[in-house]
Amino acid sequence: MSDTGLFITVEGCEGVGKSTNISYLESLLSNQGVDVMVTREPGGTALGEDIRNTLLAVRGQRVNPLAELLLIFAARAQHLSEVVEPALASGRWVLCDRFTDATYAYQGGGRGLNTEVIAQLETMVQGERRPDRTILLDVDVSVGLTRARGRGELDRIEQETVHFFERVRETYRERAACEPERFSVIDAGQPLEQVQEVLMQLVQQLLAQSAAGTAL
Ligand code: T5A
Repeated sequence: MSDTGLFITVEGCEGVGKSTNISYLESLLSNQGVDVMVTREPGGTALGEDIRNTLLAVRGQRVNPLAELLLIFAARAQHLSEVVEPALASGRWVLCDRFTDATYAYQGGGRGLNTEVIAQLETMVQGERRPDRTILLDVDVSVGLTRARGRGELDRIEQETVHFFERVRETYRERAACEPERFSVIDAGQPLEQVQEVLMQLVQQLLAQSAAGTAL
């Protein structure tokens, strides 16, 4: 087993099943004796959760896309230094509900911000830190939105148009196609039991690779 933990991120559009499947992954890994922590972005720290609440609040006021981007990276800087890096350094695995792929997808694809600006902030805030593995739960936008909207009130980002989320999904898929060794794309339109069967196989593979000390 390697002496630093694995950094695993879970991504996808609204309502794809990230929270549900992160809980499942956490229990699978814990049952295998892995010391794993679950966290999320934006959030994961007191400051980050304040920023999250600010970002998702519905105020009837347009939020400047660059202000949104900078707030997300401010939360990420705090999250990395306070939570993620110490956990990985101590050998814990970190399961993170969204990370910078979400920024490329939502602020880049969805809002149309320049990808170069996002890449510069990524380097500034993260240095060389990138996820070891990213699980992309992918489903038709309308299916995910129906699931998410079934829960009641919508936050500011959930109120975006279907076209916005189509661009988000497309950006995620493009990124996964560009980095197939990092991304595991799972069809989240399948029944939950089938999604979790795929996750179980993925966990077995990660454990075997980690134990062998081979690249992920
Ligand atoms: N954001 C975030 C940015 O814009 N930029 C960034 O850089 C970052 C990091 C965060 C928001 O911030 C934005 C994106 C987001 O809008 P969030 O809570 O992380 O918000 O994201 P949400 O997508 O809003 O999370 P949700 O809680 O809505 O969705 P989940 O977690 O994907 O879905 P989950 O697990 O709650 O499941 C939804 C429902 O579907 C069912 C579940 O039981 C549940 O009822 N379900 C299934 N049903 C049938 N078949 C399956 N396979 C199912 N899987 C789940």
